[in-house]
Amino acid sequence: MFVLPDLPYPYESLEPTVSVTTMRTHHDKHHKAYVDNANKMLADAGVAATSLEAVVKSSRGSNQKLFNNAGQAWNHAFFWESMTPSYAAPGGALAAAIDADFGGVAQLKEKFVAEGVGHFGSGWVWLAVENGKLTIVSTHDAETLVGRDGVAPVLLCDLWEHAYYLDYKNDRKGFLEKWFDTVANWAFAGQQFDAAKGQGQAYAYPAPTA
Ligand code: MN3
Repeated sequence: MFVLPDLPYPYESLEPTVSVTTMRTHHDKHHKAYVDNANKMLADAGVAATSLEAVVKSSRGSNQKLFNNAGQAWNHAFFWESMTPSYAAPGGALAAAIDADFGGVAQLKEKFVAEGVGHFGSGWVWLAVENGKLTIVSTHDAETLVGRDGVAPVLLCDLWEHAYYLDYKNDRKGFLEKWFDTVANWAFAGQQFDAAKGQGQAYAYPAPTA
């Protein structure tokens, strides 16, 4: 059984960028449903999973329903970690790479927001390391960077309407700009970047309970 990870901060702590109402619905209803569905499908199939990452990789292209739920369970857990109530600008090796690969945080923001705004329908916008360089990509629906060869996720924002509609209505751009400027977790992103470069451990979803 996979657990629904607790938020790494209080529900109300991302206000006013993300309201407590959005966080409660998003975590306790949406994310919980993906975890519950994945657990049920695995139980019905008699599968004892070793990790959520393994479930994502093995279901990709072969079991779309399981992939959708496992991918969404993973992406949401990574998304909660990608936010913080204690905003601090990028530092360390990540900051140097942002300068080298984008020309600075302002240019990165412009590309990140444009990718998210230009993404049609539901999905995710990612900062990632690909072939040693930072890049911005978006994925559709439950698609995830987990299991993609040569690509490591660094920071993630949810583009599904349930992530912002209560607070921003249809203004996805407004949500992304405020998100980037006020709650993006650059300390977490820095850890993921370092892990992609061989320093420390990348984020992993909590191991399943017996
Ligand atoms: Mn969501």
